[in-house]
Amino acid sequence: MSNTVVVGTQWGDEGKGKIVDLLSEYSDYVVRFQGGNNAGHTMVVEGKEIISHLVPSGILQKKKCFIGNGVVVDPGVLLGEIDYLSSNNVNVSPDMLKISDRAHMIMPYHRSIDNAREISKGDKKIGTTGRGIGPCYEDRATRRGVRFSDLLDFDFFEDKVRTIMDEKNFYLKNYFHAEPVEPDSVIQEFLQLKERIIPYIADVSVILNKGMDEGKRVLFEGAQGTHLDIEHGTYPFVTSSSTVSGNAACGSGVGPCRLNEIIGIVKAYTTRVGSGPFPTELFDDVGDAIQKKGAEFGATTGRKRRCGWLDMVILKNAARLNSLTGLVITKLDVLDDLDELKICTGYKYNGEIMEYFPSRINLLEQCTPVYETHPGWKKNTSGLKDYESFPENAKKYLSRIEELSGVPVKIISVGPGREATIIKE
Ligand code: 2SA
Ligand code: GDP
Ligand code: MG
Repeated sequence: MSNTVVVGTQWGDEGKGKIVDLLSEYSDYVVRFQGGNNAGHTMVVEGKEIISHLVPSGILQKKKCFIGNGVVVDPGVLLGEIDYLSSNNVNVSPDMLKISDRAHMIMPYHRSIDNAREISKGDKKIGTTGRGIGPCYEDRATRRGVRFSDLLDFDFFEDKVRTIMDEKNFYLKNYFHAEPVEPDSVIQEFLQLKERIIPYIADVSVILNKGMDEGKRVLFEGAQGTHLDIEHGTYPFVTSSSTVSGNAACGSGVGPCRLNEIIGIVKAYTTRVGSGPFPTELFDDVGDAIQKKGAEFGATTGRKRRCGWLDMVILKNAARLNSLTGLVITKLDVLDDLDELKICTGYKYNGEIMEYFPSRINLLEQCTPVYETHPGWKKNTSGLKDYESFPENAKKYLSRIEELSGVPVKIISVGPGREATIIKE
């Protein structure tokens, strides 16, 4: 395996954390390139569950981990996560983790604005994770962001933050009628945490490129999913970063020719957390059964995830947008008990079948999915160790995914644990 990117193909929570943990064994470095602590990546090793939000999922395999320039980082949350991992005997010392000096910091006022804005939207809210992600990316784009490198000159940092906060507090008070954030407390908070954070700050782009020149293999860990991408997703019901594979390069400071394999993680059905269109969503007992068996709750907020059938329109879209070279199908075991399964092969709109994923969400909301029905396999797959012993109907389901997407299935996951994984090719 050379340099590999792992991305979610749906609306996130496809099981990227589990697969990145697994693939880390064959990598030297593991890098996050977008998103922030809105992500929740679950790894289960020897029965023990670890959820990471910022630290790349390669940390359990003792690989050098990096937080790239494209990630937005809440420094307090990061330190909390380092403590949580350390208390679970995971080494997250500055030898093991580096944060890009160019990454932006999520500030307390970003969280306040995120939450105030959601409240003001009422039932039209996006359903954000409330972690301040959008407002932080917003400030990055309008050149008012605070970067890790700013912490290296605290007088400069203080001056900058106080100036920005005048405007933020004006907005919070007068537009949202929300509590302003006390500038002195923000300065104090950062004065305290900077001592612990500074040893982690580095020029990640330089380290990664030098490592690759020496033959080190890098694994790029995507967060959220293709259809939450700020440009290609179900806008405006998306996150605020680019979640597609192309951003692995930009968000970590390497050139695109360095990326060799692009692996798309596909949950064997579909889930979504937060608001927004979801054509194959189920509102019946089958949906409830999948939600329960799949334990579909947000790994960051604990929110119940919406569940539905596998949607090949979105998977084909993901194949195109990411240049997928291989698929990993996760949570196949969750479908073990179903009598029959449906796969959405197209959307019907105004009597016509749409070939491409539409950009207009009001149009998407009016689409009806076109389904083909497959018989279930009604056998427990969770203990299986090789592809040959899979039930025939499960094999057919997987082949159909390959056929419709045009991308080969390389790995199948049949349980949350590292061991519940079958390498197909
Ligand atoms: P935000 O907070 O601004 O990024 O929210 C914008 C939309 O992006 C969705 N989003 C996610 N969707 C799935 N999983 C995510 N991570 C957590 C998990 C989610 C959780 O691992 O389960 O715990 O709720 C994630 N992060 C952002 C979000 O729901 C909004 O629709
Ligand atoms: P991520 O955001 O893509 O890393 O995914 P999450 O960790 O948010 O959600 C995936 C959930 O499914 C976690 O609870 C995993 O432990 C679990 N999981 C991953 N793969 C499998 C699988 O093959 N079978 C089952 N039953 N659970 C899985
Ligand atoms: Mg998740």
